[in-house]
Amino acid sequence: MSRLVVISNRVADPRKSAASGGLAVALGSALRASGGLWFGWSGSIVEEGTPGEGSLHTQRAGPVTLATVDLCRSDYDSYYQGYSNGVLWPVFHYRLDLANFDAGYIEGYRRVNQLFARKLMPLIQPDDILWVHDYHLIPLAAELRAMGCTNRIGFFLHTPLPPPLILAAIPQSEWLMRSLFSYDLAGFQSDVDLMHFARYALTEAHAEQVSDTCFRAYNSTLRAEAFPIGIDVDEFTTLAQGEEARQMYESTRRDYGHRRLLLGVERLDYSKGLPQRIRAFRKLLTRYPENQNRTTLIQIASPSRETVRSYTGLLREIESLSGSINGDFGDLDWMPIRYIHRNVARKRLPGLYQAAEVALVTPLRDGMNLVAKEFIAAQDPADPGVLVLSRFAGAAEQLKEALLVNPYDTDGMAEIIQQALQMPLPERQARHKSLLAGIRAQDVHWWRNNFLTALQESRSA
Ligand code: ADQ
Repeated sequence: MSRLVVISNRVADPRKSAASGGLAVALGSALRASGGLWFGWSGSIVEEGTPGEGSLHTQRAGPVTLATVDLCRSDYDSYYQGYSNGVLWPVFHYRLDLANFDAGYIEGYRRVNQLFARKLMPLIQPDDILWVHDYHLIPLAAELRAMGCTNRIGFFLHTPLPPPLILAAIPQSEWLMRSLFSYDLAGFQSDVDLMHFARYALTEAHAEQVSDTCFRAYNSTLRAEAFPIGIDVDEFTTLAQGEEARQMYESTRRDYGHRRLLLGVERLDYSKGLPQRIRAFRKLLTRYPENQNRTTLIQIASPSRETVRSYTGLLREIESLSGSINGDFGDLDWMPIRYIHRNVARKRLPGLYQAAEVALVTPLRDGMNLVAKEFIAAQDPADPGVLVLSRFAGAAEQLKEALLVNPYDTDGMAEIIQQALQMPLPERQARHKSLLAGIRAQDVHWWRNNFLTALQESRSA
C-alpha cells in the first residue's frame, strides 16, 4: 500500500481527533492505516521573519509524522488573510462584493505555496500518494511538478466553486485553473460545483472533455468528480451517548424549562446567513405569535477570522438584530434569542443538538455543511428534531428529507420554521430515519475511500 501524504493549511494531531472533529478523524485513520505524513502551516507567525522562509518542525504521532512550517508576518498577511481569506473565500462563496483584489496578495500566496513545496519535496518518497486540501493550496501541485515530483497528487476543494463568470472575476483565474490541471484528480463537494468546474474548463480554458470524468488542457489530463464529504456517524453517535453530551443536554433542558428550542451552530462567517436567519426568527414571532414566550433561538457562532473587517461588521449586525428582538419581544423570564459568540466543546455539542427541536442550518452558500449532518446523527430516532436546511448548502443535494429553505426569503423561512415546529411525530421519525440512513451510507470513510480509489485509478482512466 502506498504511503499517504496529506497537505492542508492546518495540521491536526490524529491522537487528539475527538477535539479536532470528523475530518481529522477520517484523515487520521487513513494516515494511521497506511503510515503517513501530514504537512501544513504550524500556526506560528514569526514577526521578523523573511518572506518565503520558515522553519520546518517534525514530530511523530504514532505511525504518522506531523511536519509543519512557520510563516513570517508578511506571508501570513498576504497568503492567508489576503489571498486565501480576502479573495478566494468570498469569491468561492459568490461574494464578489467582499473580495479585496489587492495586487500584493497573490505574490504571498505563490510564495507560501513555493515554500511548502520546497519543504515538502525532500520528505516525499517515490510511491507516496499526495492529497492536498482546500483553496489555500491550489498551486501546490504545479510547484511540486516544477521541482520534478511525479507522484500521484489529488486535490479536494472544501468550499463551493462558483459559476464561470464569477470565477473569472479573479484576476488570476486562468492561472488557478491551469494550476488545477497539475493534479491527477480534483474533487468537489457537489454536482453543482463539478458542473461549474466543467463549464469553466470547457469555455474559458478550452479544455477537451475526453471521458465522463476526464478533461484535457495545458498538456495535462485531469480527472474531476464530486465527492460529497460526510461525518463519522459512529464517532458522533458515541460522543452523543457520552457523559459530557448528557450533561449539556440536561443543563440546557433545565435552563430553558418548557420552552421550545431552535438552534444554530457555526463559525461566525458571512456565508452562513446569520442576519437572514435572525430576521426570519423575528418574522416567526410576529406572524405566528403563539411562539412568543414559548420559543427560544440559541445561536452559537464561534469566533473566526476576527481581524478581517467584513467579520467585525457582521458581528455588530448580528448583535444589533438580536438585541432589538430581545428588546421588542423579551420578557422578564424570556429572552427570545440567546446569542453566544464562542466555541462549544466538541464532546458537549451533541447534547445541544439533542436539546433542540429544530436546527436552523441556513447558509447563503456553503461547501457542504457538516453541522447539518451532525444534528441528524445526534438525534434520538424515537423523538427526533427537525432539520431546516438552506437549499444553497452543498448538503441539500443529499439531505432531501430536510425542510429546504431559501434563506433570502424571510417570510418563506418563517413559514418553514413554523412547519418544523408543528411537524407530527410520525413524519419527524420517517424523515429522520431516511436522513440518518443517507449520512450513514455516505459517511466520511466512504468519502475518503472513494477519493483515494479515484486518485489511484486516475492515471489509467
Ligand atoms: P466550515 O465552514 O467550518 O467548514 P462546517 O462544515 O459546518 O463548516 O463544519 C464545521 C465543523 O466545526 C463542524 O464539525 C462543527 O461541529 C464545528 N463547529 C462549528 N461551529 C462550532 C461552534 N460554535 N462550536 C463548536 N464547534 C463548531 C468547511 C466548509 C464547509 C465544509 C467543511 C468540510 O466551509 O462547507 O462542509 O469545510 O468540508
